[in-house]
Amino acid sequence: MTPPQSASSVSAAPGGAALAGRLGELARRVDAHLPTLLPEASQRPAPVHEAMHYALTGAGKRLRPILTLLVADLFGARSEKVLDLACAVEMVHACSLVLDDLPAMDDAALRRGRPTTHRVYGEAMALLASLALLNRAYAVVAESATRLGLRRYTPEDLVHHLAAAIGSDGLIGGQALDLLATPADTGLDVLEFIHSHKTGALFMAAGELGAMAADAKRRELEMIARFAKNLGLAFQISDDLLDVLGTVEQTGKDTGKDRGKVTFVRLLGVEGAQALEEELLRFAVASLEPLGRRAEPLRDLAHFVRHRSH
Ligand code: GRG
Repeated sequence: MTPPQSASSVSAAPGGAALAGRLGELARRVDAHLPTLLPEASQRPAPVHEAMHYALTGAGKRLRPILTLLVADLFGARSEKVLDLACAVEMVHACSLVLDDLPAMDDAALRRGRPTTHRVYGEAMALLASLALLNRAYAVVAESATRLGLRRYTPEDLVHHLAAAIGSDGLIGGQALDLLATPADTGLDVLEFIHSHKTGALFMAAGELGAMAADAKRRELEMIARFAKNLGLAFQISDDLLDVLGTVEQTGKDTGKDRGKVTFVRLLGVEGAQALEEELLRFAVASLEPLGRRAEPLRDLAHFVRHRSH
């Protein structure tokens, strides 16, 4: 099977070549840095460490750490410490994918163009590796926030922000409601609630951590949060659309997995879901207006989501 494209290979979208360059460069920085933040795969207990590397370094798009890096850059922070922070966000994402793929959840066979972590390492090791990634993410955030020595935010602020995004009021809560949702009791408002938690919360945290890492003002932080929240929800809608319209080769995961589930496409149809995605991306981009041309890379990211094929 053809491996899924990485962010560096997107070119189908109008203006995609320029976008591919910038996103691709950041994705490669993240890719190179991720394994350096983990214990060696051969270190005891090797199955856990191998599974951590496997889950973290598969061919993902790295959109969440890219968002952290772009936001930090926008407010003037570009150091290695910010890259650590961005990679911690990707660790949380990888943790959530491993859990999401487990038989007790989506029971997925394929992720990022290859067998899911539990299919390779078994459920017990996958579960432990995923928790170890989450644990490592918190440690990396605490360490990098301390080393950043920020004026407006304490390391605790950054750790709390991430913890809140993941908790029962964030990803975990959204995932729980998603698993419990039935077509009979799930309208558009409930579905929006589910996905602004399950998916949107980590996009928000990614953007906010980037802003905090650059000591951005509270007002700027709120602006970024609004952008990232709408971007995240739009991204989820594009994920629902790809489940119906995309191929296994494009997405690197089983398509049609959402059949029987409540999704934006099920509630609104393909065209309705596309229209809502566009509207959310318009909201996202509108919240950047006060930042002027400086926010162009974030507009490019919204453009990528709009036109993504993987
Ligand atoms: C404890 C972190 C944690 C989570 C527990 C399992 C769970 C709660 C939440 C699941 C969250 C989840 C997997 C949401 C789906 C979001 C989504 C659209 C994922 C696909 O993201 P892409 O396309 O994937 O960015 P790549 O492979 O490119 O990184």
